[in-house]
Amino acid sequence: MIRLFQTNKVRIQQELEGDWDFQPIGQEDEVPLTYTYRLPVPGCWEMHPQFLTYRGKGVYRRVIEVDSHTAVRLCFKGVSHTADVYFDGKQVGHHYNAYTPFTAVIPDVEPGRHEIVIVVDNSFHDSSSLHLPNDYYSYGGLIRPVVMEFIPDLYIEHIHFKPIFTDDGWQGEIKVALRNIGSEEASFHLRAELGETLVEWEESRVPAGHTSSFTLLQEFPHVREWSPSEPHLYQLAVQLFTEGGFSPQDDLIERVGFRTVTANNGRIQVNKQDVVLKGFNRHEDHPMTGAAIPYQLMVQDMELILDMGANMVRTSHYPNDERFLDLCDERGILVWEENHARGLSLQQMQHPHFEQQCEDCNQEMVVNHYNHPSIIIWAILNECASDTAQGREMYSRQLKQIRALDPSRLLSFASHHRDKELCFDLVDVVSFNLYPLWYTDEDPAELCEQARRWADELGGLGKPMIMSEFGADGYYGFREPSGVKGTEERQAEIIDRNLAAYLARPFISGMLIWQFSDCRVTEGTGWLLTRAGTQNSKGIVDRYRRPKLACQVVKKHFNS
Ligand code: ADA
Repeated sequence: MIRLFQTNKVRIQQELEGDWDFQPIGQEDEVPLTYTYRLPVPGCWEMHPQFLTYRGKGVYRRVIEVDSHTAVRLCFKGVSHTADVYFDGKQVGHHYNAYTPFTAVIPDVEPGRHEIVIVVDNSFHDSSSLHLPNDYYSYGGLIRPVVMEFIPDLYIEHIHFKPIFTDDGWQGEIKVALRNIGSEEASFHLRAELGETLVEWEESRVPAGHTSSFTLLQEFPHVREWSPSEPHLYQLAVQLFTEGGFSPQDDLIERVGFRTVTANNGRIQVNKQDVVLKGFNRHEDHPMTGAAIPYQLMVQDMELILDMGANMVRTSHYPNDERFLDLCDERGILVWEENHARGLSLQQMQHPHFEQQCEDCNQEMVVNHYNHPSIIIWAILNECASDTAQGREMYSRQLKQIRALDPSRLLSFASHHRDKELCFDLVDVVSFNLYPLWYTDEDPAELCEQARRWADELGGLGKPMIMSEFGADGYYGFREPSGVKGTEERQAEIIDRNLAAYLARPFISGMLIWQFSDCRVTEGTGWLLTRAGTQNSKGIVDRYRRPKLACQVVKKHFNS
């Protein structure tokens, strides 16, 4: 399953799911001659008994059939974490970062059988600035769907839809990016359909070898708003006709919603109504599937999240699978989506590839997830060096990059620097990761009042504030009347006191529990050794989604 809706009716698409040939090659560079294993795609190799903790390169291979001369576009929704893509032995793509999609286009493919080979690497190699030993697990493999598409020389690369509310009602900005991989300039016209509205663009041209965007502003008088309680969605179908043609050569269907997001009077508004964000930080992790969570288990997470009364998920600490974002759109769950980075020191941010790898991740996150009405906040660089002058420059550059790509959403980052924070003036929403009663003995009520004062003094005056992380370890099944740290009882009590404090304070616009479910972490040394069982155990449900005592506490507060 690629998405929760059909994205094409004209363009032929085939999901390359199922078994692929697989061979581990350690740190070798040679593509293997023989393949010993078969692994499912999507999937993580850690689910195979031979590769439970394998870190290195693994090669996936699959043969595909093409009926007639065409161009092929391969879409990889997520490869963890470095991919080199070969088509009939020739390299056609390279990508770093497990959590963002990328494509490889192969023009002029002849009819017949062709071989796709992907060299995947999940080792913490020198060129990797974001995938490091960390408080989550960098799995190996083709962890999200792979799709093969047959495209004409001029094709639709993406569509961006921006809802705009005016005194006269709803409008929408439709921007279509077209790519011409042919050797001649191409003339075309476009037609878009949304609900009862049909719009056409003037005939235009894209030069050979170029990607060009075509934008149109359209009124949508009779549409229904998207909101958390009534998440109305519309299909936006765009068709491409080449000069003089009556049947479409290509198409792309997106799913969009009409809603606004603002930050005024120290609060966050969706459709001009103040919202209090109540939810979870969630890692894409499951003991049976690793990061390759299948749809049924995504739905299970969603049902648990809704059952506890939450209205927001933070995609800590990386962009999520599009199918989960589709589910959030459908169920009315608001999303804080963030780029991929957790807890990097200034020295780690000075890695020669850090800025480029972040820029790529930001670009791929925003461009690919632009149309999800559920996403209301873009965020960057969880707990990195925003307390230093050089760190601030990098935060500033990345926030500007995202703002330029999408000025319609709020920006934030989660800080643990307390009174040393230097970047609150750069964002729309100030967010604190603080762990009162767990890492410190502070009282949550006093600490959040103090955090508000820090925010006000450090550039966040008048801005909405979110408690973006708080929580406590709770080892599933460890129950004891003593309620010592690590028991389910103590975790429940800590969550109870945090939520009671935050819900009672109108200056707090959101609270996101660390975390939804326990997650696997990298086996390591140093502070990672404090992660008993090689997992972060602050989940409200355990890795198998079995509820801990804290579950009832969350339910009580979020539904109050
Ligand atoms: C941090 C971090 C999380 C997690 C958490 C914890 O705030 O952002 O990824 O590591 O602490 O459990 O300590």
